[in-house]
Amino acid sequence: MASYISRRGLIKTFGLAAGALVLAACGGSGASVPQAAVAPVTLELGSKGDGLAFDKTELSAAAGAKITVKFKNNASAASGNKHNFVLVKPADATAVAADGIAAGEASGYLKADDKRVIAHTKLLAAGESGEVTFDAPAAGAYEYMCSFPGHNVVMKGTLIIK
Ligand SMILES: [Cu+2]
Repeated sequence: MASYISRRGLIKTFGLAAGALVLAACGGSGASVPQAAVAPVTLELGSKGDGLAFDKTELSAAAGAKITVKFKNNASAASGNKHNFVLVKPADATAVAADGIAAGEASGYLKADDKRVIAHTKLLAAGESGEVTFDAPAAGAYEYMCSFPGHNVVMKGTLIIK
């Protein structure tokens, strides 16, 4: 009887392992590409000169990609405009910006450890560059914006994850 239970246990364990292998194989050939197969991507972005705008209003990347956003604040020293790159779900943008204003400049106009923020650079002075690397979120349309007070209303764009 004991050996019968032992054999059943062995067979069951083997069955689970085989099932896991089948699942992994399905993931490789299905619509959702496994993360290791997606090439990392670097997206270059700047402010539009001294304007309160990004020089690109749409960026795209593949789901599962490791994304690096390189953001250059192209504002002149005379304008002194400060900017950041903040990636959020469109529905969170207004609230994230409002909480950022409350947090103040010392916090880069972002609430500390704001879980709604998918990725962000630090607040960049005129002429300064910054970058951030993050895993692409699920497929969909996301908003990138500058959370400097008042900028988010006009300084924004869409990141499409395909
Ligand atoms: Cu700005």
